[in-house]
Amino acid sequence: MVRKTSGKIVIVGSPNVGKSLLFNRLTGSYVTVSNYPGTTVEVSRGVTKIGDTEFEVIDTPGMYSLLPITEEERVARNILLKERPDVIIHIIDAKNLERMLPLTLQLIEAGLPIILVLNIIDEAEKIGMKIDLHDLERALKIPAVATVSTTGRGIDILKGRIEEYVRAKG
Ligand SMILES: Nc1nc2c(ncn2[C@@H]2O[C@H](COP(=O)(O)OP(=O)(O)OP(=O)(O)O)[C@@H](O)[C@H]2O)c(=O)[nH]1
Ligand SMILES: [Mg+2]
Repeated sequence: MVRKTSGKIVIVGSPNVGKSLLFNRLTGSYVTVSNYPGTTVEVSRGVTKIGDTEFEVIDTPGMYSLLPITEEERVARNILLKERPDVIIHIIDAKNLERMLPLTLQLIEAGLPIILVLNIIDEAEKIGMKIDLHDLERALKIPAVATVSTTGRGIDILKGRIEEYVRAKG
């Protein structure tokens, strides 16, 4: 079944940070999995409704950098640059914030529409990390949201930020 969507959200991030769990939290049924054209890399596409807007959501293979080395990274980069998403969710492991921010900066420098998601915030808190989201937002000049994809914590806040972001872009 073809469903009409009026926006597109792409989820990117390093391997094993919770991209697919976040994808599953946002989308429900209507998920399709297919090989990215010309490759053996699988890409999942689903649909989510935020406010009055239906978005196509795309889960990408893990990437460390916008300069691709692996086929997976090349696919993730192509999706970012060719599919013209309205919102790109850069999801990171909050425990490894400093190691993960360089890709955020690359994405911002490339002029892409980024919302930063600090996932696995439960484990970050457990080891005593305190992350000031407002400071981070001010420094990076992009929205930042903390989530726990395994439980769903923060997902409604993320949806609200996506709605605001798209509305502000007009
Ligand atoms: N504690 C905790 N674990 C999480 C959270 N999000 C994801 N995980 C765990 O992290 C692992 C990876 O989750 P995935 O959703 O498969 O991550 P991914 O980014 O899609 O991984 P790749 O597709 O292999 O790059 C799983 O074991 C999850 O249970 C979270 O918020 N908190
Ligand atoms: Mg995955």
